[in-house]
Amino acid sequence: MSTNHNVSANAAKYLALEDQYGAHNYHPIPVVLEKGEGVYLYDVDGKKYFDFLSGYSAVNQGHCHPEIIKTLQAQAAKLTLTSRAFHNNLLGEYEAYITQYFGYDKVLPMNTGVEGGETAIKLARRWGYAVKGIEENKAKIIFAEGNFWGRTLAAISSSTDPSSYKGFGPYMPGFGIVPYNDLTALENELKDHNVAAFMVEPIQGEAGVVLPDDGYLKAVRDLCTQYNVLFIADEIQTGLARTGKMLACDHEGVRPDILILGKALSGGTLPISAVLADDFIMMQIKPGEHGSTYGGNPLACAVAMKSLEVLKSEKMAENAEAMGQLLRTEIEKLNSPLIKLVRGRGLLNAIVINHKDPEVSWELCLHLRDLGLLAKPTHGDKIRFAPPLIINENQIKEAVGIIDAALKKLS
Ligand code: PXG
Repeated sequence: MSTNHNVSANAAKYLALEDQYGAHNYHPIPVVLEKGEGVYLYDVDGKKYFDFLSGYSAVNQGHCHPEIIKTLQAQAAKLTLTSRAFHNNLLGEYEAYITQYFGYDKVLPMNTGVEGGETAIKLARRWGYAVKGIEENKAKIIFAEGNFWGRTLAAISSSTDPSSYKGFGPYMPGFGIVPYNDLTALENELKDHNVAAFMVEPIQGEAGVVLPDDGYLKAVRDLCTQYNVLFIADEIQTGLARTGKMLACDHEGVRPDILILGKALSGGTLPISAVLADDFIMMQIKPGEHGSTYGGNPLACAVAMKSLEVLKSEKMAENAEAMGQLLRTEIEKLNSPLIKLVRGRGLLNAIVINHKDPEVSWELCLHLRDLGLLAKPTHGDKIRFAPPLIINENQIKEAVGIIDAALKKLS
């Protein structure tokens, strides 16, 4: 990777601190941010950037959305945490709000996305034993090749990316893998009575915005129903208006048995995740069998309700759909020999760089940074373009101008 950071002496101080005192478990673009507002980020020298990552889709509502921050501040001054040892006045209200919003009987509130995934898998295993009649300790969960759902031992045990799992074994048993977008392989696995669930991202985010064929999710739904297997949709990155609908599953009108949400559930302010399911699944979990100190805390409940409310009141799904189309069209119009293709849905997009050397994508992101747009490569040759969903037409055009200029610096 490039060592040419090209940052100010001021910014370099922050890089040096992280380098010395922090674990080296990330390789960030060298830029040090101190302020965010809407679609923009500002660095420690006051330079302004378009944010084309949105905290990996946590900041769908835009940075420091005024209403979310107002709610956060008001609730923080009143009550933040009770633990689930006691009731609080917002948990029930939030549970009613989010279950009605997405049309499920019940919700189980957690914090990070990966905890949401863990929770979904525990629910599916429990359902497998208690309802489907799988023999104890034999339950299997199937995942798609290229999946990404976090960094816990269970999450890396289902990963097919060596940089996630290598050197961290032994791995969680009871997991199977099928190629993404391959219905025949999936059906073969689902025939096994021990399979409790298939967990899948409707669009694979971290894999580089990989879209399945039209009809895939519908067919997944039908196969799961046919073989009495739960369909778990990991909508942590694709959900909450990012792809132009409230859920990516809505594009095919399918309803998963277990829905996992995270990231933008707080508009980028707190780790809030949620697992939604109907009673026949959720009621298999009894008191003391699952939970988390922070899950369902009143601060999170207030913030999540407001974060969901503004998605609808500001029509962010509709805007994501329109601006996503514009973004892809404008990028295609650049006709750059460096762009192999641009793909995505709504405002979850990626370009694939027409170059095998990952250094090229990295250099492009450094040029983008210098010109005022922040993005980061994934898997060497892909760069995600996923701005906050409040971006407007002029901003898209300005951003594409920056992308054009950065591409020209490389060719
Ligand atoms: N599911 C999906 C689809 C995700 O993209 C998670 C689950 C896990 O969420 P948490 O909140 O536990 O990180 C994700 C996370 C990173 C990183 O640097 C995370 C994601 C994508 C790219 C980078 O941790 N998505």
